[in-house]
Amino acid sequence: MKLLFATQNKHKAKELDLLVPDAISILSLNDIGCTAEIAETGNSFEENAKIKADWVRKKYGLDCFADDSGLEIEALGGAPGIYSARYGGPERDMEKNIQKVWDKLQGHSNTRAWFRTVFYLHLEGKEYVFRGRVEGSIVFEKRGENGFGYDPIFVPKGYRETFAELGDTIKNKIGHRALATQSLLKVLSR
Ligand code: ITT
Repeated sequence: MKLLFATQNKHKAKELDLLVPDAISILSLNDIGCTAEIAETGNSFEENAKIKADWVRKKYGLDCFADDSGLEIEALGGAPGIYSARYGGPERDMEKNIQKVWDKLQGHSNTRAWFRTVFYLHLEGKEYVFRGRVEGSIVFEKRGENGFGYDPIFVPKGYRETFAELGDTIKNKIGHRALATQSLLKVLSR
């Protein structure tokens, strides 16, 4: 089975590839030559995931799912949240995004944070929403080479290492995207 993942983020696509069984082949927007920027004008992960999935469904007439995700930090009232990709500016520079997190957290002792993912799926005329969340905390140095985005500064609850240090095996067991994928797979296997 082939399933279109409405993302241009190669890291998300790679994560999904490892999360689904071999019988399911994940195609990303890059694989079908779609480079259009889909405006994420929603006010929540749910709205943005639906916007992306609806846009691709309409343009290509294909079943697909989209992921909107991000980091939420308790002491920052849930920021960066839906602005995770562009928190430090429109250039989507992770160095700037992470620096802004550290700047905003100055003076806060509460470093509690979590990642959230929302998937929106179009399948055979039906629509589904799946969610995943992983709790953890922010550290004030970048540690590790794996993963992407905020992984080098996020330590999941119950561990001492960051997601970027822990690598695929752990992230794909306890991570937000792994949890949403489990729910997606249940529907795909019906
Ligand atoms: P698409 O919209 O094309 O899927 P994107 O990178 O723009 O790709 P989002 O709008 O969902 O995706 O932005 C999510 C941002 O949140 C992403 O760029 C990362 O900075 C961060 N993020 C999401 N999931 C993450 C993860 O598993 N680990 C680390 N950072 C993550």
